Amino acid sequence: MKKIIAFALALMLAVISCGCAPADDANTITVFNWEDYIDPEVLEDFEEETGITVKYQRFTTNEDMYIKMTKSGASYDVVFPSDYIIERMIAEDLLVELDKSKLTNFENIYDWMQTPDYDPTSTYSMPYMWGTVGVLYNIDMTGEEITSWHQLFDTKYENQVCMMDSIRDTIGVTLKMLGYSINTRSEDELNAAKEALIKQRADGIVMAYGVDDIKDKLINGECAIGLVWSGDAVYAMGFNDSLRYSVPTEGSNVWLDGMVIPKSAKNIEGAHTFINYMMRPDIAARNSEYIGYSTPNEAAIELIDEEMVADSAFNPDDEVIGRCEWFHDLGEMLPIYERIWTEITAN
Ligand code: N2P
Repeated sequence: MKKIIAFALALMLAVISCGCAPADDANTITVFNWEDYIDPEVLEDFEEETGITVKYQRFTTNEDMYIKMTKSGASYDVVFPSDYIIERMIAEDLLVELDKSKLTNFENIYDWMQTPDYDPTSTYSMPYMWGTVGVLYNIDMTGEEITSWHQLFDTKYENQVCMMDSIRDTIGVTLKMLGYSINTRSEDELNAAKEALIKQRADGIVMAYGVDDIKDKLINGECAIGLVWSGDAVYAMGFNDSLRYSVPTEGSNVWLDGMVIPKSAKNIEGAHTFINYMMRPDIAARNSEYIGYSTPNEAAIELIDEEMVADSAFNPDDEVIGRCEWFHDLGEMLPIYERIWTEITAN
């Protein structure tokens, strides 16, 4: 009798611990996206409409995402890298060729974003959001417009400037200030950028290096000037009337973030369903309005609040885009950038 009870108990325990239902990869996807980069209700609606459960994880920078994707052993079904990282992932053969027959909403994407340099036939990536890198500033605190990168290095803004803890963005805009390309392969030019950034810190101008928290510091009036991505500026300006955004005259970076499926994905079918859902005009419009970033989805634009679309931070004109460069994969130059970045951020 005791044996029977013990057996029954063991059976019950086994049933409870496996939850009766074996993990069903076909009904789950793991999505790896940037912080603050989706309307959370869109995720709920996706789950409800498709019956697919989303395990949602976030990263702060491309470099952070790339390391987790390639080194942690974790498997992701959909990932949201920027242009230059997609370029690298394609070169390293890390991505699945997309099945276009399942991506019917791709036709909603602007023509010019259907053929980006880094993936000219959109074989591996679908566009998600795009924008610029620029300066968000509090006009009441600065008392002047910020239109040049040099102003972020001016001692009159001691302890007032937030820089980005993001290797390409911070080094990139400093290179632009000095008149160089954001993709430079010249060590002399890189050293000049390094010296400028080290001096900016030594002079006490940098209040903090941050990423997603920079917009909050600007909203709360904790700092006067921040290096930000355009969508974070649009978001922040919605909370504080004293905030302005500019893309400095020396030029900057224009970027496009995509959605890709890594070869290590477990649910390629579900990943396609998710990517196609993100490109549905109503969904793209909701995400864009919620996060403040510009959608590459032409059909979504007419669904977005007119005031937002009219904002030059959201919708930069050709002249602004014309003075911006795209980032490219650095290839064998990357270790040199990384060494310089360590020297800048070490102390
Ligand atoms: C938002 C992330 C924006 C990505 N937190 C810029 N490429």
